[in-house]
Amino acid sequence: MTPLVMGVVNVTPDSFSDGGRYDDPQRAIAHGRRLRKEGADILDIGGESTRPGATRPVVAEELDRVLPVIEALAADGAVVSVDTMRAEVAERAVQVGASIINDVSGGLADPDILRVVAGCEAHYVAMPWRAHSDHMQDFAVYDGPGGVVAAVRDELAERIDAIRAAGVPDERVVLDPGLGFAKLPEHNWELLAHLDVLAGLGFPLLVGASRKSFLGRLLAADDGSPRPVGEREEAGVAVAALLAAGHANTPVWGLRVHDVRATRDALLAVQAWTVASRLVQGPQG
Ligand code: PMM
Repeated sequence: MTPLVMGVVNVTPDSFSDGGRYDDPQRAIAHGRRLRKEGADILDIGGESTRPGATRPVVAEELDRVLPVIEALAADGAVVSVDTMRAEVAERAVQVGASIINDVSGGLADPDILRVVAGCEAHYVAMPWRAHSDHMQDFAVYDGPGGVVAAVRDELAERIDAIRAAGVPDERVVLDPGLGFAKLPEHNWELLAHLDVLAGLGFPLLVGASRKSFLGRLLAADDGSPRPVGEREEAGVAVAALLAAGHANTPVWGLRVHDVRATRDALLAVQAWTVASRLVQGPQG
């Protein structure tokens, strides 16, 4: 199963990966169209930066950023996801064409968002969440039994209970390990290596590794300074390819990426290799 490619459109002045590049709606729409041409299956539109240390926009500002972009891209026929933690933004986004609500707080930042999800037909991406971005890294501590993997599994299981209690059917739910959110670099690698444990919860998985700071650390210069955000593409694509090739011992439903063309190319290579392996095995059984 080839994962779906979710292309990121951050309509923000300050996202760590592309902050300020697409912060006016027209530029964001053009970017979304480009990502779609490059092969994105889903466009994820966000108006709030969640980079470590970021401060939150007010609701009106978030709405002004995302609604025109969602409306235009959905009108093109794109499958649109809204990256928001706010019930009001989710509700308005669905009204103008979003069919996925991507909530990095899994319903914790604004519990009313689960009522919105229950009351519409959108899919819901839920992540484990410990705190808003301005202080989430203070919570990057996983010293219980089973470490980060068990903690993330248990936090996701709690989110599932809340999602079910709100009346959202399981078929509409996707889980995300939340790479980079209240995580140190080693936590992200451990989660990637043990995604099968999270898959054991019985839901499709979305993974967002693209351009994240753990890749910047991996590629750090000799003086320890992290590789700049725009120069992490190959490492992100390698992670995407390994996931698509089954290196995490579980299929992955989707990959949330900035570099759509390169990811799509890698997925095609993985797919061709997988098909060829089956052909060779075929006649001998
Ligand atoms: N990462 C970011 C924002 N939204 N949503 C999901 N589901 N998964 C992620 O990993 C995720 C997300 C932050 O990164 P960005 O600045 O690249 O958007």
